[in-house]
Amino acid sequence: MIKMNFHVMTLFPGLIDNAMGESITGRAIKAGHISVNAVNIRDFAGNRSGSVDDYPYGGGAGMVMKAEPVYMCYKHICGQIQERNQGTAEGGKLPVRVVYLTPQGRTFCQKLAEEYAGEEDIIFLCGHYEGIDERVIEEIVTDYVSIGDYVLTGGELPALVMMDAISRLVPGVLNNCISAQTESFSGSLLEYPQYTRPEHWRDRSVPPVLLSGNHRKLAEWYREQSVIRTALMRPDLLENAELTQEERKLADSINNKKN
Ligand code: 6GU
Repeated sequence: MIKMNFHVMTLFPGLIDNAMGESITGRAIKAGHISVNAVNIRDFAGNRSGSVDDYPYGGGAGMVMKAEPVYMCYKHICGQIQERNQGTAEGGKLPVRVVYLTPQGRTFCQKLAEEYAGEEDIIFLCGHYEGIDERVIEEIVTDYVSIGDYVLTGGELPALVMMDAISRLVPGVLNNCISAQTESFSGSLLEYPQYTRPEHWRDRSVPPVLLSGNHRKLAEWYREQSVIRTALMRPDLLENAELTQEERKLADSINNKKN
């Protein structure tokens, strides 16, 4: 069985464990499809007060996370991975990618999630305060990733966003292997609308084609709805979408009407 092992260097391990322990990711942990190893950087402070931050050289507002606790935390995780791989045939993929969550990184996307889903281990580094001493970042980080153009207080929520997106691509995490593929963004089109019972709700009825039982018609309708929806909501995605001539005409007619 394929298993993805997430390791998170953080000052708030509870935030990681609690979020990942719920819903689909929680079930995936119990089933052994993924593992989550949230390690508290504070445990590597190396002093009684447990301080992991200090004033920035050169002055300025806020505090900076010290290099050594982050480095010791990283070494601890490397040791855990090495120990787990003792005696196994493949010995794990090395070097393990270390992802630093920062607004300065490349923007996370479905393609990047697919790339990370092929790894056996991923280490996330979550910063807090005004940042982390640059020297330890240079020493251990391989990837710089942001989840969008806005500023958050720390890297934990971005790490959770990435782990959620990656987890659902790990074989066995979703019930049906089709749904990860059909959904929005795979194939650059948004998902078609969904309906469940009752057939009539507050003057609104389920599109009759969905009740027809005609599989060819259904497939055509799903595809058409995806094209319409993408043209209306995210026309930028259509540039990379593979459309038939007919679908391209449909998309263009919708966008011409809008402008
Ligand atoms: Cl990865 N970190 C922080 N602090 N803010 C962000 C972000 C990351 N991505 C978007 N905003």
